[in-house]
Amino acid sequence: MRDSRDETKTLAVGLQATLIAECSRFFAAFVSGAPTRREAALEPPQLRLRFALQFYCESGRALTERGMVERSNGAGQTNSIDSSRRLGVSTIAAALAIVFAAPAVAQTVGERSPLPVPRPSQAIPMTSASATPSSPPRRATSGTREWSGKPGSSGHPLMTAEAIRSAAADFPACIERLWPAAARRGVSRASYDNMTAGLTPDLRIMDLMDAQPEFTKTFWAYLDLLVTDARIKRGREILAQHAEIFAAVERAYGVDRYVIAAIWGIESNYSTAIGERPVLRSTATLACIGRRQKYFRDEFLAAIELIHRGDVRPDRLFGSWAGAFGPTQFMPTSFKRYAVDFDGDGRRDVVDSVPDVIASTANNLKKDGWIPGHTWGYEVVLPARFDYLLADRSRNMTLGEWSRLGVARVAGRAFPRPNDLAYLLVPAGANGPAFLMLKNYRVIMRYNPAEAYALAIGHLADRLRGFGPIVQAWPRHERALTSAERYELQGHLYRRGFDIGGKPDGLIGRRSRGAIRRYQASVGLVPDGFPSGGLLERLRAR
Ligand SMILES: [Ca+2]
Repeated sequence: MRDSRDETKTLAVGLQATLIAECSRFFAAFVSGAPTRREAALEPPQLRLRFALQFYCESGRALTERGMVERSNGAGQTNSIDSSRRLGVSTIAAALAIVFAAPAVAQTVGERSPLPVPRPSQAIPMTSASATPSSPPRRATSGTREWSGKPGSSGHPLMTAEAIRSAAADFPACIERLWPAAARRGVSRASYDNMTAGLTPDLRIMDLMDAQPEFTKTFWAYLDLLVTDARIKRGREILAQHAEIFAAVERAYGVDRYVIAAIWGIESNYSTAIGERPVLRSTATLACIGRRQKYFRDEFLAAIELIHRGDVRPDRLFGSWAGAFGPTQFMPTSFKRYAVDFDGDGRRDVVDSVPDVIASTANNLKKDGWIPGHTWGYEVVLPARFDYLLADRSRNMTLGEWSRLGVARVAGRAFPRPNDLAYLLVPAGANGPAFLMLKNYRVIMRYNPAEAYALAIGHLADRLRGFGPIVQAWPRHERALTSAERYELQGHLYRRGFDIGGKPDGLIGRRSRGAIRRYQASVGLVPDGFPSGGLLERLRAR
């Protein structure tokens, strides 16, 4: 598809829609209370893409507005923000994303934590022994709701009702077309037939792929939701229960136990919300139907491979609609890349073996560049009359340089390593907390690309370690703007001649935030780029 100009254009439009939808989906996951998942590691090109995408979803309010996506990848064929690494479309995807996603940004979700609804009642107790399933297999249905029969809101040509019906009718043939690729991975015909016998598409996933919530949450609302006293308490219990395993994993991988426990807590609420859809069925559906087939072909084949190899029991392979499974929500391809057999039973069981779960998650962070012994970042206090234009993800300076600008840790202590590079995150504008983010924060972002989730992971890790809450208050009087209000805000800026990166689209991305900053500066406000209700009212009044 990438060879033809028209098709590329179509893809670009589809990608843009996807990015928007992905961001929204991410929020939807939040709204539903579901944890997200991280993404598989990205190569540098993907990383750039992700950062471009994240401009929108990540930073502060943007998060609020649009959503963060999970690690899913892009859309349709180009999309694979994350998968692109394997698909080799990173360059084109990155170019398209940077052009089209400037306003949007998202990282996409999907992969690790789509919209599974947490089911506390289905908690899966984990044992510290190796593979010892302690809970009954999950039911093999994928929810009670059927596909709405409606086209996806992304507007992607593969998401029309006709396209979905047509692809669904072709599903058995599609599965058969994937057989040669499975064979190349060493899967036997008998095994493939056995795994795919009776497989039917789960079309409800098409609705979930394009779900777009009207209302979103603020950054602090997500932190309130994800870092609770109960989650801190449970995390400490898990750390105590599996102390020896965590210690062994720290020695082997150099990755902090509190961060791993926090990922476990954020991604699946300590295994109580790992999703209820059979991974094979979900990935097969997505590999054959909808706008992300190319990306999910690889996920489906990786799932086939892992079942064929016997790493995880097929009757335990349940996950989110996008196929992320297990306590720390591995996608099949990230399983393939990072999973390790830490208990030595010959299987990489990231579902039922606690040692394998902990070590595989650590291995993922290690391969993504985790620096042993370092933290992820610091909450900081900014001086009066601070230049908020410095609060930009692309603006890395050493901690020493930040200190010289008057940026100080809330606790008043010095930065232990003044030469470490950090960027400044001010997620709720000048009236909220500020953070200096180090390399390990970017590593967490590779696991879960949504800034609010990544901060939740870092903060939960700190709480598990015994540190206190975030010191500075969030501007709780602020609320997330609705979709209509975001359009309106952009419209006011657009009509005043501020460059919002195109026409209003309801998505407050990097360009929109830049426009907000320029407007704020032009009227003597602090240029923090935060799209508050007060700002909207001011624009309305003039
Ligand atoms: Ca094992």
